[in-house]
Amino acid sequence: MKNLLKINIAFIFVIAAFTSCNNAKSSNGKSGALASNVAEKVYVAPGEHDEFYAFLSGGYSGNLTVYGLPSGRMFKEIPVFSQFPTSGYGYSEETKPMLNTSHGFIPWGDSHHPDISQTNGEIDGRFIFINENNTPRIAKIDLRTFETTEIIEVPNSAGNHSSSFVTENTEYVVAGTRFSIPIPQRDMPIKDYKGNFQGALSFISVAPETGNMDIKFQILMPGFNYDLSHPGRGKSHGWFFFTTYNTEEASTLLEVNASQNDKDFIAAINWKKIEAYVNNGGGTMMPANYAHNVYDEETHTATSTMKKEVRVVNPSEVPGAVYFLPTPKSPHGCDVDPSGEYIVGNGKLSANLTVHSFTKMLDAIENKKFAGEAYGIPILNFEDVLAGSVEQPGLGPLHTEFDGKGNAYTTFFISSEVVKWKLGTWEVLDRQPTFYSVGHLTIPGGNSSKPQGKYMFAMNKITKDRYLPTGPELEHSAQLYDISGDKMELLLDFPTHGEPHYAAAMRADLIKERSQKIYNLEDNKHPYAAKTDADTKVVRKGNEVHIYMTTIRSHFSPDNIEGVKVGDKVYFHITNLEQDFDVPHGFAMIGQNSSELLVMPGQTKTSVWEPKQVGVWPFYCTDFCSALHQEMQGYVRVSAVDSDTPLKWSLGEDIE
Ligand code: RUQ
Ligand code: CUA
Repeated sequence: MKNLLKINIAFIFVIAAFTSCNNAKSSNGKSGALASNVAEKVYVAPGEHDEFYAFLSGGYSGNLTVYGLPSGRMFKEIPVFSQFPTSGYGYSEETKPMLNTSHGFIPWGDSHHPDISQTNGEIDGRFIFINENNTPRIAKIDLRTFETTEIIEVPNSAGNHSSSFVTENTEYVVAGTRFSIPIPQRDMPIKDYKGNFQGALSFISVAPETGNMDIKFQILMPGFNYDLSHPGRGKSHGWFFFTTYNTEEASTLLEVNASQNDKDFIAAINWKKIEAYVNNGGGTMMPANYAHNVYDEETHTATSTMKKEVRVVNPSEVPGAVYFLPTPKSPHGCDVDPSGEYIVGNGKLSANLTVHSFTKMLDAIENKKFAGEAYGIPILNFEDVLAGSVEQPGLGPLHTEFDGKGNAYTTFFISSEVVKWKLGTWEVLDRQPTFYSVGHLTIPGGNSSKPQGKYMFAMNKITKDRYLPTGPELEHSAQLYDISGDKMELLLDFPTHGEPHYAAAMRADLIKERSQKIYNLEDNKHPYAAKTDADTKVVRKGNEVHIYMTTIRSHFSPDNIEGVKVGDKVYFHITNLEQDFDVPHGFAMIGQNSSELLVMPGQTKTSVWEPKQVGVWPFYCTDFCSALHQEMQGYVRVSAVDSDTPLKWSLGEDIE
């Protein structure tokens, strides 16, 4: 044990040496000096639009942020797994169910890897999916409205990290567990991990028309850590690849104990084969408890349903469906090139970058060239599946993307750089420093058969001196590179929000065309909607008071309400009657224990207020909607519990 610790400490010193020398080199701010025409390349004139959308995961913000490229301007933060007071997401009665789980209401999440839906291997801009790591969930965002419309919890999973990547026709969005756990969960000693814990890889089907998600099956794998994954495409469509680490199955001091094996594995899963098995009734329905939350665009309301079982499959039930490809040293990223032939395993502690060949893999399987097995799963020979390796490209490889022109780009965390290399010859073509310690990188369409390789951006873990200091906490920075030429050219730094792990990006046109401007008031099926001023009313049901309220420039209807009592639960159901693009109204009530609401044209949202004090209390519109926005206000008279003030409401006249 002592020796292990020593080795580990030595390794940390190596890392520290590299990190600090790199920072020293660049902290004078000059090593990022740029050619003079660079500004033009990122300049988007006022009123003009960016060429690309970029969707950056928010990491521990739980959300997804939307940027334009090449400008690096941030357009929106889409709330996904975290409550968002700016719009009322997760606070309004309609959206609270979106954050329901088997552990109850969870106000926060850790989002990592967004992926855009695909048709025939090309990104189609319909949906974007993103995973929640901590309380395993997968969310779907509709790119017509940029709203989170579905969240499904993933049972039997813990640290949902090798997620959420889609197959080439969005047949599945795939979610793999990082931590193995007892399945089903039970009370057992942690030291009995080895051989007893398991890792679930979940295949969540996506209905072709509606996009509705459903867990089709889970494969119960050995108790390794499943780190990242990518779909096969083209010739390898039908397969999915997952990197693993901790094939040692250690449960303590993993930084040492999970770095013992010379090689871990990439797990290759023939999901088509398992799908066929399941379609014929294969697998076992296992009791489970997980939430499926769906937002209905017509009622503007989410519902949460608890699901009670899930189909599980053991690899041994489907011979020939699962194989292990030995891959050096705790691989992190698992990336498949646009042709589907090459599978890159980014071994974090490996000197070389390993690339496997899909064709060779099939060959080795066919000829049964196995080096052994792990828990009954055949292990292929490293040499038999190796396409090639990039020799000593850098230190600490994490992720690889492709430009569609035969080149790959890999990030190196320790040596803090992006390295461009050639598929097939494995030669290094270029390297550019990142500032500092890059994690993921993104090329628009990078995870598809047709990357749109004009730009690449690196998402860095350490910011230090890149921006004006903002106290101890700095936003992470991203760096945009022009990759249209032979050499990568640094164009721009831009700040990000939360911790962007991965990002998905694509050309703007498809999304722009389909973007929705308003919600049709006629289609509003919210049970508490008031579609005209004539529908507005106030209804008491015991101690619940329901206010059917409308907004239009520049008043609330009603704007005076009396007869509310201390201890009541007051529901403001607010329908925005506007039918113009970009005219939301806000709603805020004094002393409210939640957030404001931002109600889009044609939409209905509900906020609950529980008045605790007698008085006349104002509410107002929070969004500057017209020249008379400051006039957009109203009062609620709150009387004592035992008062007999009658329930009355009005607009434009005094309450008699
Ligand atoms: S992981 S770099 Cu989710 Cu690589 Cu963040
Ligand atoms: Cu409505 Cu301000």
